[in-house]
Amino acid sequence: MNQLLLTGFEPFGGSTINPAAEVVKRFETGGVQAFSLHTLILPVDTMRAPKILEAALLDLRPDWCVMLGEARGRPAISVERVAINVLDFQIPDNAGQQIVDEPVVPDGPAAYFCTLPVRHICEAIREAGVPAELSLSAGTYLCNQVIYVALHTAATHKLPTRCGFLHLPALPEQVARDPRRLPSMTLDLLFCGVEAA
Ligand code: PCA
Repeated sequence: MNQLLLTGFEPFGGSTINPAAEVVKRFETGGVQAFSLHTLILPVDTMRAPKILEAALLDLRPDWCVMLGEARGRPAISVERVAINVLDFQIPDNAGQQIVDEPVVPDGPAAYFCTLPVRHICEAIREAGVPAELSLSAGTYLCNQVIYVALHTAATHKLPTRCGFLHLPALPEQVARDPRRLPSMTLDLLFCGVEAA
């Protein structure tokens, strides 16, 4: 059976919940048809997250690595196309580190393309009735960092793993009182979209 590593992130930026972790928890109880599923909730910690992810990839050598994160303010599930070799944090990570203009991997390539079939995945999510879009930037925070690390690890260790990332809109309860009128998606809808992906 195909091995699938599915990752999410713990809450960050003052939130007490992260849609990515909630979706991963749902898969933990239900599994995914046709895949042997392994899950990880990564810390929003620029020092620890890459080490945990790299260790899991080297240990499992999965066929697929699908990573999830929250992108507050985005109205659709974003299928990321690239990861860039830049860390430039608008807010500190959960360990209090705020990195400005540093590489993810010194001397690493400027960018990696995600190795999932991103257009097919985007179509599959839409087919399930869930808004989805292709995205050219995962930002310069932890999500971009872990995509870069996963792709770099797969490339340098010649792993069979195809890696990619889905950015999820906020949950309704996260933005219910936000005066900026931010978009959101219910956990049911997010789960349905990720399952289709
Ligand atoms: N989203 C952040 C990091 C963790 C998460 O869920 C990001 O987009 O970088």
